Amino acid sequence: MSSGDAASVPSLTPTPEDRFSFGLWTVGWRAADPFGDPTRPVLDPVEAVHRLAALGAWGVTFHDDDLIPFGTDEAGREKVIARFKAALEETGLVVPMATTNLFGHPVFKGGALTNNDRDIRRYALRKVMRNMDLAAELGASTYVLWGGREGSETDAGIDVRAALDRYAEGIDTLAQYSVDQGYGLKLALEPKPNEPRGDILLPTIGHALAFISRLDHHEMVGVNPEVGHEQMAGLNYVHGIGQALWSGKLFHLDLNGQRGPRYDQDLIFGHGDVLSAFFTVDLLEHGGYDGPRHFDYKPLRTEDADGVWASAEANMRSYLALRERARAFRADPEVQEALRAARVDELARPTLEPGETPAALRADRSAFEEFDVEAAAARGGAFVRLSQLALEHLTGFRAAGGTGL
Ligand SMILES: [Mn+2]
Repeated sequence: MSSGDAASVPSLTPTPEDRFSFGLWTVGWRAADPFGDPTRPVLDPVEAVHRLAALGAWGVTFHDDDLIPFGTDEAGREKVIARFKAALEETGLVVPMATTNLFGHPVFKGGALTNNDRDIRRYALRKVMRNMDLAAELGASTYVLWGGREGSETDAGIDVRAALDRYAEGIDTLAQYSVDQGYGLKLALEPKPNEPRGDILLPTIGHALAFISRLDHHEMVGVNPEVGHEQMAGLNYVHGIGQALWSGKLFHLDLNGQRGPRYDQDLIFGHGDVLSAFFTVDLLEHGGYDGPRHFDYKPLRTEDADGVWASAEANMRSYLALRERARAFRADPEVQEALRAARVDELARPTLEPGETPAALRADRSAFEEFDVEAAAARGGAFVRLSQLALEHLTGFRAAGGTGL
């Protein structure tokens, strides 16, 4: 592509076919932080639906309390839901996912599904069920559980094994509820290492996957990994979602930006580790993920309403820009040649021959006794060229045809 050829410049205008979705709590964040008051007024969820639809989004998601303020009476609740439904019908926006606020009210300060207090655990389950009813009514297919308060500040106050027993009991109870009600809702657990608790249970994708494998209803429980949550723990998000895909458990995801291990920044997607964002999009687009591209970010506290909508649009434009760059990377003959030179394709070939037994490998002299270990050790990996080609595509200095600008 030449920079002067406008026709070949891909559009960064999102459409519903791109399947972009946003939490009500993202654009609706009033920007209170632990040190300061809100900088923005309350945003009506109905306005959020209209603005998101106008920007080209496909879906909207919510915690129960984002839509219906905690403590609203039944008549008020019905009114809010009716207005929200009308906005969805007017705009065509869908609700692919919903979740529960089990962290805001002081009753959950010691946890929800794993609170030491049994009556609080029972209340938490009822709060989730109530919003699962609404999620199913609105056509959602995924129900996310982020256990932000499931954890501790002191190891003296928590029996981790008992907490995991209760966590598993809670998730299995909710899965059974989805089955009994015929809701078809799959559950997706969202890992996070810390914040707001000092340490949170199921801190990473790996912990969550191991936990899920122990559930009675493991088949209907997956993960909802967030970019920033893995990066807060110094982990590689691309590897994490790669393992979730490999496990058949990437039910949903939260895209945003983060700059290394620090507090949860919830930056716009691509505004943190942009190389990781490039490889995230590359994996999602070429690795068989067909779920929503959901953004869980916070508009910067410095911004007014215009900045909020600019930031919502920025998430989608970042994704589309990276998607175009990832496609160009994959289509470049020089990249394909570099991938072969790095023997990336060879990893797809099983290490043993079809039907080869451990004993046959044990007897294969070419694999060990006659193997030229020094020659193999001397082979170069050829990863630098590949990595640089990725960077040159990411920065727009190479086109799909493989030529530099
Ligand atoms: Mn976050």
